[in-house]
Amino acid sequence: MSENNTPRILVLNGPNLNLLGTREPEIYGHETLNDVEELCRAAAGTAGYEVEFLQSNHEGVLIDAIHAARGAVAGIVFNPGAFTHTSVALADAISGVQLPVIEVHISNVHRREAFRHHSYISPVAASIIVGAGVNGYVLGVQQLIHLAGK
Ligand code: CA2
Repeated sequence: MSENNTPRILVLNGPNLNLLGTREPEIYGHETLNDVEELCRAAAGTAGYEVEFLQSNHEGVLIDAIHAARGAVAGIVFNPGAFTHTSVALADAISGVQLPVIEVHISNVHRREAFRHHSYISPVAASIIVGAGVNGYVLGVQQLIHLAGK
């Protein structure tokens, strides 16, 4: 809960997602990360939730954000970027805070290179959304709010 008692969710983005909309539009589309933030705020606002939005290229910053989310938000919508395929530390952080995490990937990682098929995050995620473009974040916000209502 925030100070004003409005329930909050954290939307967290990993490395290189700050470049969204500037390159590789055939894979990631034309929307920028600012567009994603607006979409998430609108989707959350409809259900009376506020959004905390953070992107970092640094694994430790993402871990600190997950730790800080404990007790502060209802859950996390998380696109871990390439750390998805490498980071035991992020998976451990998620296990440690016991918050529902919705893993989001803009692209369909299963149609891409084999190294993108494995996720360290999926076993500790409540739900997984892949290949829905940036609408995946909206679906993630909606799913998190759905889970929080139970
Ligand atoms: O599909 C996704 O959302 C990914 O998490 C994106 C990661 C990739 O490593 C994962 O396998 C799948 C890459 C994010 C990089 O984003 C860029 C966006 C525009 C231009 C360059 C990079």
